[in-house]
Amino acid sequence: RVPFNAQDPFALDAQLTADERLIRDTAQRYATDKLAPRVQNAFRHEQTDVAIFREMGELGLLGPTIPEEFGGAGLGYVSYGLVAREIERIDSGYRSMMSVQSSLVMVPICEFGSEEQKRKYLPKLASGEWIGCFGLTEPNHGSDPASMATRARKVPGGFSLSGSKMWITNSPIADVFVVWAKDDAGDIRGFVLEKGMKGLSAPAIHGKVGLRASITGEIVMDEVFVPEDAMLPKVKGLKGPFTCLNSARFGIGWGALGAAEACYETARSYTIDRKQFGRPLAANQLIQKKLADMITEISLGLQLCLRLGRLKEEGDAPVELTSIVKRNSCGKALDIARAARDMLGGNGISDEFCVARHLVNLEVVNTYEGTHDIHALIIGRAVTGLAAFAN
Ligand code: TGC
Ligand code: FAD
Repeated sequence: RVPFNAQDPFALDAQLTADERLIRDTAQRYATDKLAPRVQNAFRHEQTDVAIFREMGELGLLGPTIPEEFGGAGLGYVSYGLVAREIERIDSGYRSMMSVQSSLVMVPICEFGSEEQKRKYLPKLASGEWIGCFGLTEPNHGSDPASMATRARKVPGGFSLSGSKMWITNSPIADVFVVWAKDDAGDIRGFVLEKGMKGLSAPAIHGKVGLRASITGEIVMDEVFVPEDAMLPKVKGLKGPFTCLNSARFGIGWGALGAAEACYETARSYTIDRKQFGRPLAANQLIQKKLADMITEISLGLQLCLRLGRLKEEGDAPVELTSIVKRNSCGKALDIARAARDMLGGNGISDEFCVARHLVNLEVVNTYEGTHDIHALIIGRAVTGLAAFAN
């Protein structure tokens, strides 16, 4: 009979194209050789290595879906997902750095920017020479960005931006800030700000218990003047930020399962090696059930991600499918990380093993880009026709 493959039971690999396998292998080699050796120290000491952006850029891992003429790799969504999975297998913080740059900064400039904005920003973001961040969330408006308080007042020659953004990945090290603000008519518009503009600052937020390898900060804007051509001309309303989120949430769907796979593999090998009561832990039914649940959820989740990737590539995916995938992957990955942590006993608490780090990282991943429950409400609205979060 055909042997069972505990690493890839449903032969996901065989469902990929040669190009997809190539970028997956490139990301996997980079993650194993260059990210894995740094992660323990980075997480312990809350250190973000900015060199990572250039390294990823050199390998074509930043903005893989952006057209080649703007410095991207011109690949499909599945390739982007595969990169996210390999990077997050090491740490969600590294995937966060990559996906903010790729989906939340490069996508809006590519989709909604002028020709000049694309030519100015995209190649340098793709190479990692410039680092980007995305400011939507505010101290008083997280799940409900439509209520944002940041304003872009029309002034002679441009706009004056005032307000503050909270919990912004990459902001303290960013060169380029994609910021969402309401104009005088109350419409949400996107603006591209640059480090050094008068009135713009980005203090770091310290003391995070998860995602410590990825720096997070605020964006404070005190009457920051931007010229008219700093506005993204081709989009108005929440469709702007949500279009970026569709892409980033899809990547998180793959990425969270990469973290789950790392936890599963660690728990599997640990419980096969470790003996209690004179036999391997993995010989016990309770342990085997946990491993069986893990590989089942990972396999189901990955097939779902692949299906959504193909639908997105065909241009035919309702946005609610992304909510199903993001919510499912994060929730299941969290369950798997928790179970793995338990199966390693006391060692599960040590940062010598990856499981506790993945667990606290995944708590963040479950919250950002739309919380677990907000995605339930998006799905709930689609299946009932009733919006539970409407005023
Ligand atoms: P709603 O009435 O649903 O929609 C308003 C307008 O937006 C359009 N739209 C979308 N467009 C494209 N893609 C989507 N997914 C879209 N969803 C909605 C919609 O068609 C409408 O357009 P129009 O032209 O008719 O005006 O808006 P709402 O205010 O009722 O939405 C509620 C809700 C809960 C769905 C939404 O606010 C939401 O998703 N909240 C969660 C907020 C969130 O995800 N924030 C993420 C911040 S960024 C981040 O976390 C980055 S972490 C990065 C990292 O480190 O990896
Ligand atoms: P709230 O919206 O206050 O939600 C609190 C709780 O209430 C949640 O459980 C939520 O599900 C629940 N809730 C809210 N509304 C409802 C409702 N109607 N019904 C039922 N329950 C509800 N944002 C950016 O813009 N850019 C970034 O780069 C970025 N990076 C981040 C990095 C980190 C490390 C973190 C922690 C966050 C980041 N965020 C970023 C912000 C993130 O998107 C928000 O934290 C998230 O959207 C939730 O918003 P909130 O924290 O204000 O929580």
